[in-house]
Amino acid sequence: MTYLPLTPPGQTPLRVMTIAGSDSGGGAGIQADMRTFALLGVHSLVTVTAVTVQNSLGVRGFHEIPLDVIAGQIEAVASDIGVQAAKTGMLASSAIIETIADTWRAQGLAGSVPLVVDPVCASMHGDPLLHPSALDAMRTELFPLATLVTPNLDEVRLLVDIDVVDEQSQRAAVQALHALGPQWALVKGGHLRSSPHSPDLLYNGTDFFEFDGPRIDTGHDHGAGDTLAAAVASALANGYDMPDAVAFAKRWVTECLRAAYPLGSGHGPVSAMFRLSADEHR
Ligand code: PXL
Repeated sequence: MTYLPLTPPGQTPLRVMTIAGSDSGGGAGIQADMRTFALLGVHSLVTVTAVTVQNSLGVRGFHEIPLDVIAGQIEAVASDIGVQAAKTGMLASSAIIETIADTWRAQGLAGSVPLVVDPVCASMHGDPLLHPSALDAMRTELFPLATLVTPNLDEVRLLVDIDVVDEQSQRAAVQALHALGPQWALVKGGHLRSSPHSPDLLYNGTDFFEFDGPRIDTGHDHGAGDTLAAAVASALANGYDMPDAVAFAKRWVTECLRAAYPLGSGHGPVSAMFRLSADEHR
């Protein structure tokens, strides 16, 4: 596959921000985002929202970062380093969501910097990463600021109460998500277990775009959603239009799924590090 353009050594690369939680197991969250950013050649900016305590077997708990520290991280880097795109992941609470939305607007980033919102609600083990009372803030505060929202099918059910089981319900879901205010909505079909494919559907209020890819059935797909959203943000920072950015990110996450590895005694992570071995064997 072709990757994103690289910046020559010594020159400042494009900067992409992750606003997300830390995964002590290193598979998902900020750690997954930073791996994808680095291996796609963009500089990682980091706003930590929460620190999770987890391993391959599940999330034992998490600590939320104080709101002024969350706002401060965004302000500090936006006012100095500059940011060409961002993505959100685990946001934990409605207060954190409101803080991020307020800061995003106050810094003049709304409407000028692409923002990919991955509405993370739970870990793959079903452990909660977003308080149920925060769904409303996600819908009303953050979605209207989003360039793209990227829920999986469980998140679609929580956000718009639609059970995606086929093409028709996937269309209804992507339209309902778009009606909440983002410029684009993507419904990922990766959890449509009945399909041999992983069909994703993108919508901007006018046109539908379908992205098909092989279903990679690995027991190790921790961090797949984070990796997709991070790759979309990286492509948008590079000036890709949305359908091209999503097509690129889908190819990227498919390769990361092929390279996923076992870790601990539970679920292992997808791996952006395939890019290193691909280069070595070229
Ligand atoms: O993959 C979703 C996700 C995002 N962020 C953090 C996580 C997880 C899943 O476990 O732990 C911090």
